Amino acid sequence: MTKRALITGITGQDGSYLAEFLLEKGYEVHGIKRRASLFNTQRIDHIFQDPHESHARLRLHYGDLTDSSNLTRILSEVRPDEVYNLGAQSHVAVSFEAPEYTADVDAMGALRLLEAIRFLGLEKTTRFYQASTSELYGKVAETPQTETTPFHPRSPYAVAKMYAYWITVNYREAYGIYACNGILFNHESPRRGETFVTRKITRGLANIAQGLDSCLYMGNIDALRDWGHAKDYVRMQWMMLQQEAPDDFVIATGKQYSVRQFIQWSAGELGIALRFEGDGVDEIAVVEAVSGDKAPALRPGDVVLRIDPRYFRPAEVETLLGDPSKARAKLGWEPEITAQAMCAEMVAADLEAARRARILADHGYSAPMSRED
Ligand code: NDP
Ligand code: GDR
Repeated sequence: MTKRALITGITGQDGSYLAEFLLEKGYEVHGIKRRASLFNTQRIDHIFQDPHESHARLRLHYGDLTDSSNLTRILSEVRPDEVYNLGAQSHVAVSFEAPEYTADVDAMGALRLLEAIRFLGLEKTTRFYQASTSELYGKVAETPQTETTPFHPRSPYAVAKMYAYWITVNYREAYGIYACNGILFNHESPRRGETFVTRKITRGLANIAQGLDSCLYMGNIDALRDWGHAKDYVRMQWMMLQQEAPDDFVIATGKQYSVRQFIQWSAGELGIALRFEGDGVDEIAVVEAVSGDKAPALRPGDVVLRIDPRYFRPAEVETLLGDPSKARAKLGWEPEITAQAMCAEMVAADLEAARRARILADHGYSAPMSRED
């Protein structure tokens, strides 16, 4: 029997890798996408299957996590074996600007799905994965963080995700639903949204190297994170739903680096030697030397990075470091891609895009570059 999965957030970073992974495993994959005024399926266009073909195994449904009747209808039509709730307003800084919306999508969205499962009598047949997050630990009570470390969320996003975490546990305990939380630490890839810190750095520096931009404005570059690769992490999301009994797992690499280190790695990939000068909001990064042919627009002495307090958060999560021992012991999971290798992959992809944009610009075809931050 072909297994059926339903993915909320299929158009996002993780959703796209998970859809690929499940299609390769032979699943019929259903995804919920939001109606937008522009196409929003770029991350999954390469796996598109024509719905007119009767054998299509990838199907998209219009929907939204704020709309329970829509979610209930889709669940009743698809009757999935597995639901992966990856949809979210996932940007921590944005959650301070839109706290109520973030709660509606990230907290209530999880409840709406679980209630739909219960309402439709799918408790014994549909397994549920909740995209929980290391942001739950916030102001950390111990290092490294494990499944038993107390939570202290530090943003409207994290507080909303805390509700989703507990409602998932509650529906497991109250109704016997096979429901799991993956407490995932930061994971990135060339498909990472452009405004998260890693991608902002790799894309920003690649554009500067090619003369498409001049300076990168950053917030707290001393923040410490445990960064993994999204490909490794979606494999784990599936593994969690294949166990005999549902459980919650920390997914992390167990290694920690600063944003500053990630900037240095990215610059290094472009042949740029950087020197940080100054302190606090006056800190800058200056080009010391350039080697190779990846950064033709730069000269020693150029300032390529400045601090902009606009990117400081009202409450910051300074440090996160996960301990994935439980996932390793119970599921045999090991991350395969290191943070530095992932950085190299992201820079290579962004450099290729920047070089293409440079060629177009040089021939008078430059399109306006999106610089949303
Ligand atoms: P992205 O921001 O890349 O993707 C989020 C997805 O959710 C997109 O498909 C987006 O649609 C969709 N979405 C947003 N709002 C709604 C809504 N109201 N209704 C339905 N769908 C919606 O996130 P990631 O792929 O990086 O993360 C996946 C999940 O994992 C998220 O829940 C995130 O909070 C969580 N997480 C992520 C971590 C990470 O480091 N990446 C770590 C821990 C947890 P659209 O494309 O239209 O915007
Ligand atoms: P995070 O990721 O908040 O950890 O949430 P993000 O990449 O946005 O920030 C990481 C750290 O970098 C600091 N920082 C900046 N961040 C951004 N976005 N832009 C900047 O200019 C900047 N300068 C410094 C931040 O202050 C922070 O400390 C991500 C999301 O994917 C969540 O959905 C997920 O739950 C967590 O990871 C785990």
